[in-house]
Amino acid sequence: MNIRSRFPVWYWVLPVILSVVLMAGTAFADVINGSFDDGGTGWSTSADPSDLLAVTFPTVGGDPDSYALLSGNGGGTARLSQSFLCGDPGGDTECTITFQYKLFDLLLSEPGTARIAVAIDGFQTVLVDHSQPNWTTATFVVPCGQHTLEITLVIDPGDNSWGASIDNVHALCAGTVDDQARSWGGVKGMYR
Ligand SMILES: [Ca+2]
Repeated sequence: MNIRSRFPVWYWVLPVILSVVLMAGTAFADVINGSFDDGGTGWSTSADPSDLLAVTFPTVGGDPDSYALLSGNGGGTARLSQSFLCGDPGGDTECTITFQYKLFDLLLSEPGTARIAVAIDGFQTVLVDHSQPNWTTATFVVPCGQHTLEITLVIDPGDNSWGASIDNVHALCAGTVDDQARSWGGVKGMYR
């Protein structure tokens, strides 16, 4: 028997539907404990010389409640710093870093001098070099990504007793980078 049977073969290719859910959300990581509600958690501190200057975290007197107090009774520096991720690096985005500060003379009988210096990734600028007793907001705009913020009270030598209060530190990535923010040449230019 010569049976010639042709069995058409149908290849049913079943469509495979791949549902790919991309978790492509922007990283909105913020500064850790920028309200200082958890004291010094997330922050690094230094004081030089340590017998004259200090960084403490009082629970009353901030805006509101807890805050960071950099203070000293003589020449030296007291520093508060944190490294954080402000969104994903690259792209047309900008990271806005803000915080509130005060700078006040604790020994008004002595006309000493002090200032608050701010450094972002090592680029330093003087934020304020005179008494600023009311809460004031500082704003810096840099490209998104990893950054290190350093806030330093610098007291000049002499009978100088100064304090700097810091509260509500935030870093948020959003928006579009303008030409000014792309330039690393001038941190001063980024201060608004
Ligand atoms: Ca607070």
